[in-house]
Amino acid sequence: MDERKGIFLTMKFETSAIHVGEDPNFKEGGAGDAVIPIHLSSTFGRKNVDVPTGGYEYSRTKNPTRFALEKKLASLENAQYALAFASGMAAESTLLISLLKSGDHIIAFDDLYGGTKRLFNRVFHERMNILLSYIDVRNLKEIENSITKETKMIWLETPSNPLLKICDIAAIAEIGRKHNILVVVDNTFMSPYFQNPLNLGADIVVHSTTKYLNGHSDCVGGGIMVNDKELFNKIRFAQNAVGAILSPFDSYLVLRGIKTLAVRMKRHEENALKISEYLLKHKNVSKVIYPGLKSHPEYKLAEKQMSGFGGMISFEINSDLNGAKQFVERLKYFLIAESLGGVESLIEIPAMMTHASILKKDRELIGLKDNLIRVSVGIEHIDDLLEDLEQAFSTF
Ligand code: P1T
Repeated sequence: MDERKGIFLTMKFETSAIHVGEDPNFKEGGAGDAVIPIHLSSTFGRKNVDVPTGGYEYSRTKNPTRFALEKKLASLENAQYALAFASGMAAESTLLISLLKSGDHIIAFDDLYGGTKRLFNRVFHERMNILLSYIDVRNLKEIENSITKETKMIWLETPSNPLLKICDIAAIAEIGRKHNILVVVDNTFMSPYFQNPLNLGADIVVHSTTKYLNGHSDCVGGGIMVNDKELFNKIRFAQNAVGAILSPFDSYLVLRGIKTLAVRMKRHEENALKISEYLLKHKNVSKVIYPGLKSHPEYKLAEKQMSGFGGMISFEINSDLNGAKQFVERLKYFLIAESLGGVESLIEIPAMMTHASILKKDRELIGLKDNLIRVSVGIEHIDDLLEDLEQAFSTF
């Protein structure tokens, strides 16, 4: 059996999140660690020239702490293989480098994290001639109509960032299979606890582990999960060749964060549902977007393909950009910051922050307005969060 295969696939999610990758090492000289050590060695010695004695040769190629994380990441997405990278963007870049060449075409969701669009447009399109079509992938006909003989990849985020639009992974995977096109899902917003795209037929899952997987806003990282061995070998080759790997210490932090993913996700969701209901009733709010609200246009699909609704909410304040700024600046517990998925609540204005790299006219085309506020609901006590929102609205 390939050593990167998830070996504990029969375990329940919470159990594998804790145990996979944590080998206590009872071999002679081993300490019986309950937690995988941080292996800082950049290189590994061998007793003779032909074979690396412990299976490791150089840390960029393979490192014991990162390898433990890769096993854990694979098990969470029910994947055969996983690879860990220095950031979500490093994972995305390595993926494109490993699978595409000049002239290839990507069909991408028109609502994506701003940094992903910047990477696609400014690096892969402008400098490497990768062709791009941004479309509303909720419309399956539009996908079919956009396919050319150069199309090699369909790139999805669902729910998307920041408008939380939801597309049908299984149906799009079916289109991908029919036309021999790889379907990639960035599963950062749901985390593997609430959604498993490979189970729905996607070929590749991408994560910014910076977010829910690490969960404590103290490490930037990324991951890729796949089932196909040939795909894995191509991406692993590029991981080593390009070298955008996650460090041993950061690998340890993500390993540690994952152990509490299930309990954190439940609380993120519980708080987000209460906050979205509060916002829905508020006179200073003109629109609330949360997949767990029946008013969400893809609520039925969300119920079908996700096992929970997550901790991200976007809403339009009944005001302009200045009003949005004033509101977020009055909050005490919600930190004004980019990123998401940490235990603490974060709030931001996408037009000024995470999606500022997208032209205003392009933002408007997809419905991203200046008065949109995005919230990453943390796991603080709900009463404190609601009280904070109320005091910020009351001075409005
Ligand atoms: O920041 P990094 O780890 O490189 O991950 C990039 C990334 C990829 N995919 C999605 C869906 C993301 O949301 C991100 C990063 N997003 C933010 C920093 C943000 O505030 O939305």
